[in-house]
Amino acid sequence: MIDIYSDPMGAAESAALALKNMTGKLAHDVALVMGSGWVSAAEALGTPTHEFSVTDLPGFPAPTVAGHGGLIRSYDIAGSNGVIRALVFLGRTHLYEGKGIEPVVHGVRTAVKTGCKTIILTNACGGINANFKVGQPVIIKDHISLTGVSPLTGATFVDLTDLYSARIRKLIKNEDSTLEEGVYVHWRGPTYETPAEIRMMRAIGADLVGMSTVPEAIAAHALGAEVVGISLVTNAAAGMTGEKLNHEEVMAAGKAAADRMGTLLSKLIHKL
Ligand code: 8IG
Repeated sequence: MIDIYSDPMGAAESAALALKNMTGKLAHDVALVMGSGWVSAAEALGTPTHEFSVTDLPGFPAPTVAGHGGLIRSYDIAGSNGVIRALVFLGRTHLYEGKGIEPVVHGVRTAVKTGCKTIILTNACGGINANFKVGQPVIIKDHISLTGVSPLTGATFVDLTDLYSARIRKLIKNEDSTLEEGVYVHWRGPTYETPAEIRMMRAIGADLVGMSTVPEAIAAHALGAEVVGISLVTNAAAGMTGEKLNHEEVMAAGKAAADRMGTLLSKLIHKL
């Protein structure tokens, strides 16, 4: 079997080329990755010009998680300075699927290779900060990686001081001043945390915890894209309420917040 990830950038370039051929668009401007519960928020972007399965492009494994669609859509969104070409990933690959780190970041690399200067990463997460309520969107201001896995290799030392673009975070807050910011912890999963692990995370400065976003943010930033992350709190983290955690409440919270999230994303795309 040929390992297409033996040359990850070449794999992303191949997928970007396939995307150009399939959409007839020489480039896209912005990419959005829609996490669990965010798929219906994509409705706010209008009608896509194209939609296909991720598996129609080289390098994307078939999706395995309920609520992670495994679809790619291309949109032409009317903006004041012309058409904004948006690429939307409905679903993503996670580290806990056990396919390694390369497929996790293949989508954002493909997006950057097809011209995207901005990558908008969304996710559903657990709330560690007791002020954050279920159904509340939180802008990611920084992260802590507890997986020990980087999408980068080699002696290229990448600065992450402004990984989550301060410029775009300000744009979002101008749009909705009630939005809060938080520090997101990346946890491999597929187990949720123990209550003791949540207490540890709180002690080291975490507000949110989830199983995505961080590798994609790093990979996109390393390629020069501007990155923004928005988490939807869909459950209180383990041990905070006495309730057990389940995937169904995540999907329900996502559906309930979809309109607000969709409007937010749509406005943001116009302001970039
Ligand atoms: I949604 O409580 C969602 N994803 N690690 N912990 C972790 N990931 C999550 C959680 C959570 N909720």
